[in-house]
Amino acid sequence: MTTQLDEKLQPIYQDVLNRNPGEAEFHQAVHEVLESLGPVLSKHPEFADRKIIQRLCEPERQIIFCVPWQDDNGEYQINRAFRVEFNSALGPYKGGLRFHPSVYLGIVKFLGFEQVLKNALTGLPIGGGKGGSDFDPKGKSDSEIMRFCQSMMTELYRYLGEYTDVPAGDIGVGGREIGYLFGQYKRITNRYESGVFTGKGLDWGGSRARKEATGFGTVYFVEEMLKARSDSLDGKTCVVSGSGNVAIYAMEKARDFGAKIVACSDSGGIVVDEKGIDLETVKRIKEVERRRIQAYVEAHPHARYVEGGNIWSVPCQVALPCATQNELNGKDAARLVEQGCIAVAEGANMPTTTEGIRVLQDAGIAYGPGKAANAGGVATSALEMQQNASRDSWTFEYTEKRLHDIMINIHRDCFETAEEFGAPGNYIKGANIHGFLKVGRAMSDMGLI
Ligand code: NDP
Ligand code: 2IT
Repeated sequence: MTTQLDEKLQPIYQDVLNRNPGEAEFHQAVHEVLESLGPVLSKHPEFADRKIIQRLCEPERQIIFCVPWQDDNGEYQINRAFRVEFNSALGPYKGGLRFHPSVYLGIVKFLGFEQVLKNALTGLPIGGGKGGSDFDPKGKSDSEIMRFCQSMMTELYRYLGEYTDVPAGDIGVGGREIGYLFGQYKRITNRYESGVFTGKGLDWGGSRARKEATGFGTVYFVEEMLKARSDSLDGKTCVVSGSGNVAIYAMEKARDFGAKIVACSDSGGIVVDEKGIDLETVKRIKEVERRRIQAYVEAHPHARYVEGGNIWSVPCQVALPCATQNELNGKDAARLVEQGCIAVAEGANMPTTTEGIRVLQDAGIAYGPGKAANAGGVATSALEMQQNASRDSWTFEYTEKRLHDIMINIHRDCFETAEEFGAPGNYIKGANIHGFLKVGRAMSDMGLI
């Protein structure tokens, strides 16, 4: 279910559909942004004259290539990889790489499009891009991961550079993969160009607090949303989907703020622990042993594992979708509201369906869209780039404080912009309009390039 677009925006959206057939996730992301932009065009007709929205919907460059590699049995394997360099008005293309069998051009484009506006919201000088491959890391040996990363970089390196395009991690790409990718880039180019990648190891140019940043930032955003309603996370029950990088550190920070996490998940099923999820166990299972979340109940027999369970069936006051796109639909949203949920913030990118968003907003609960709520990850990537550029390394406390300030500012900008454009409390409108105005002004200033 979608709402009507402003009359001037309908032909733009139709054009996006015609030019990008079969890319449902990209259509969804564009539609959600265009729904916010009607009042902006009335206020700023110059953006229409300069076709800023049309230009924003068309990636500046799209690279699709083959990644051949050999598995441990000596068999040849072929995957497809992508890098979509979406928009560079505010800085070099910046955004993660995703390894997941579901990756195709439509997913990379939705992520790249969101990234442009998200990166603008950080207030830091970064444009937007995204990449990835349909490579499935599950069940692969460490050597297979290394060979795949090296083969991918053998093609990708020519498009990267600290002033050009700076990748990082996303689903299926963490510190291990960044290491193999950076190592191959360094070998091929014969340059120790730290600023070409973020999410690096702490011994070789990585930033403290980057690993934690997305999850921590999402929770800082929730705390700000609740503060605006004279409330806080303290004492709230919280459910987090996923148990990867974003989910783990969202759970950690929510716990620090006094919340009790009662459930998390992976693509196999959900774990419910009424005593509160034990994070050290989750970290061991996911970060060290790389096993399924089902293993949680071995260490905590009182907890429940439900194979294929729906995480949103677990009652909570605060819900943090931190797994993947379209994981929370209209029915889930209605159930959350019925069971007393007061806030949803997206650690993942576009985890709530269009219908789900409508249900949450109609119920008047605090809803923080991904491009605002999960911007702490890429913001801290930009802080990593700053440290690399000055050949410096900051403390955890200082870096985390910068992250916290950035999230407070993003919340304030979204909140105030929503009010200014007549939609108080609507963080989607606030985020879309604030991000769009920044990128739009920069594109306008630079002329037709
Ligand atoms: P990880 O690979 O570390 O973790 C992903 C988690 O989500 C895993 O628990 C995974 O389960 C689950 N998951 C992934 N795909 C699906 C699926 N199709 N169905 C059900 N569960 C799924 O990734 P991240 O934590 O880095 O990313 C999570 C989300 O956050 C993504 O939407 C990403 O785009 C977004 N994000 C990430 C940032 C970062 O800095 N890493 C920054 C901003 C946003 P399983 O292991 O079983 O597949
Ligand atoms: O979706 C995202 O913002 C990320 N995966 C992080 C991107 C980055 O460059 O740190």
